[in-house]
This record gives sequence, structure tokens and C-alpha cells, in this order.
Amino acid sequence: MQNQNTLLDHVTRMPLTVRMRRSAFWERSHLAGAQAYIVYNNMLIATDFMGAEEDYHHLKSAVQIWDVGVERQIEISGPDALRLVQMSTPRDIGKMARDQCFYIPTVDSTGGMSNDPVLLKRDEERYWVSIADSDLILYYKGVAAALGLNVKIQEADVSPLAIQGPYAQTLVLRIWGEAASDLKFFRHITVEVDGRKMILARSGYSLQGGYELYFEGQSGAGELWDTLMDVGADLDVKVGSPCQAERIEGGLLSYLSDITHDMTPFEAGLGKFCNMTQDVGCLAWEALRAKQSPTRQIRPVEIEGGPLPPQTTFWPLTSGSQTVGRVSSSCRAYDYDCNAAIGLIDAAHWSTGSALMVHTSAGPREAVVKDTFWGRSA
Ligand code: THG
Repeated sequence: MQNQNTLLDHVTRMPLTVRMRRSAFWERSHLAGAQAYIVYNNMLIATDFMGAEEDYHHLKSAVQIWDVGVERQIEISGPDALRLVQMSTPRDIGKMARDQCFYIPTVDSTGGMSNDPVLLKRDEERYWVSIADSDLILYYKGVAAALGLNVKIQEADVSPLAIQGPYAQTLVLRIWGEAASDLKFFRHITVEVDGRKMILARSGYSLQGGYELYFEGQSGAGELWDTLMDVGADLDVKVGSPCQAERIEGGLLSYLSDITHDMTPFEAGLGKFCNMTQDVGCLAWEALRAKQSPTRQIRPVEIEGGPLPPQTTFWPLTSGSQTVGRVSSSCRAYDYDCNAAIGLIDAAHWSTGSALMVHTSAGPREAVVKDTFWGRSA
């Protein structure tokens, strides 16, 4: 409670009510000097700490901690847990190991994307679905009720904390020791925080490497935050949040921006996460089989010229007088001295080198389709 006044002073234009849920780390990240807030899963996430360009360079050269508590955990447990989760995704989760995380496209019955969560296997009969911004829990509850499945579905009181950047490993080893150094990408271990066991995974919404701690409950969150800041002081640890420029140039997709509910996983470029050789139990199996060859797909796009205006609507992509797609996210890719963007492009125009026009909110620009996102190999 001691920060309550500071908190209220700072948010007079943003009334906090109980309904405006905040993660266990929200206050710390807010007081670290956030200059903006984003609403995600009906929660606030603090962002923009040093300014876009500085946040970007710092993430790529040091280490940051992010309050990503808005990544809510839908906990599905019980004898039918695996069956229910599998109904929502074409990725085969049957052989997931006990310590594994999977990036899974989730789909409605027509094969349209309903979310793109990270799935954590906690136990044979317990899963966490770490969701992007949509009320996916209602789908699970609806299907479970309709089919009379033997499962329990709830939003767990978990606040993921991301530790990202080239020095993330150094910082994590100082606190949780060697076990974390052997941890492979998208695997998790159990660590202790103040005597309580929690999951630490090697994952995160950046290409810089790092970890996500699934902090359970509320008490002790501030103390952990302060410990991370103290222990990482000589590594120049700073408070950050998912970095738009870094994730766009690297091709990390954002649900509701780059992926919309009318898109299939194939259109979203997530075909490699779909098992189409046999029916693994996804309710959209037949629908997806008929949609395996997309006629539009996500592609990296480079936009010519100097920095772009902020993007708040889809920008049409055209060829001659024809609309052939849209740009959903764009940024200044500072390290590459160019503009990087995520496009959804019709098949006739999606090949590498294809020259298009993009109609930004500040007028038309030339654009060209790339083969890979920046910093990614083919
Ligand atoms: N971490 C956790 N939950 C999340 C996110 C996260 N929920 C919301 C949102 N982010 C979901 N979206 C993504 C998008 C991309 C990735 C993770 C979550 C990602 N992709 C890697 C890539 O593209 O290189 C690896 C995918 C793979 O190979 O399996 O990490 O960030 N907990």
C-alpha cells in the first residue's frame, strides 16, 4: 500500500478499478517510468521506458526484465485436459515431454486463428495455455461443457516475468544457478523464489534469447523484481517491455495485428506447427485440410525511405490499380537502417523481390517483398 499515492498521482487519467486487472509486477514496472500503457487481455501493460530506439538498442546489447503478466495462463487440468487442448490446435501435442513448451496456433471450427499461445505442459493432466489477446478461455469452457469433458478450466494467478537480452543468461545463472544454463529453448525447469517453487522456461517474445519466469501468486513479486535489478546492476539491467521494432523486424507475430480470426495458420505462416499427416484430434481437422494451400500469406516487407508514421490501421498493399494485401505492423529497423514490416500478400505477388506500393497514413511508399525477416536464416 505504501506506493498507493504515488500510483494514483501518476494515473489520474487512467482510473484504476478492480476490473482493470494488473499483474503482480505491474506496480514495479509502472513506477520504473513507463511512458505509455497497452491494454491486453483486459489488463494494462506498461511500456515505452527510455523511448523506442533506446529500448531497442538496450534490449539487443544488455538485459531487460519485462512485466508480461498480461500473458494470462489458462489452466486446464483433469483426465480430459490433453484431449481438450488438442481439440483447439492442429499441432500434435500428444508427445510433448513433461518439461516442454510448444508455440501452438489455436483455431475455431472453421480453421480460423483464435489465438497463438505458448502451451506449457505442467503434468500429464495439467496444461497452461499462455494466451495472446483473446478470450480463449470461453472456447475451452464451451467445448468442455458441450461434450461433458472431465476437466477443470480456470485462469491461474500467474504473472509471467520475461528476462530478455544477450545477458539474460548471466543474470539468471546468478540467481538460479547452473540448472538454468543447461535449459534448452522451449523447455522449463522448476526453480525456487523465496522458498516457493515456480516454472522457469527458456522462451520469450524477442530474438535476443532469454527466459520467462511464471511467477505464482502476488506476494514477493516486488522483492523478486528488486533482486533482479540489484543482481543485474553491473550488467546494465533495465526495465523494458516487448519491443515493437525488435519483434517486427524478427517476424514475431502479434495476434489481432498480424494474425486475425479470419486467417488460417497456413496464411499466418504457421503451417510448420500444424500436423496435417493425420487427425490428431483438432476439431478443425477437416476444415484445415481443405485450406492447406493458402492464396495469401504473411511475408516480410521492406518499405523504402525514412522513418514511417506510427501504424494504427492496416495499410493497403497495391500493384498497379489492384489491392494485393495489407501491412499490419511496421517499424524502423534501426540496426538495418531501413523500415521493416509484416505483410499479408496474395499469392501472385508474394514472391521475393516483388515490388509493391504501400499506402501509409502519410502517403504511398515503395515496398519490396523479402525472403526472410531480419536476423533470421532461411
Ligand atoms: N510468451 C508466453 N506467452 C505468450 C507470449 C510469449 N503469449 C502471448 C504471445 N507471446 C503469443 N505469441 C507468441 C509468438 C511467438 C512466440 C511466442 C509467442 C515465439 N516464437 C519463436 C519464433 O518464432 O522464433 C519460436 C517458436 C518455436 O519455434 O516454437 O517464441 O512470448 N509465455
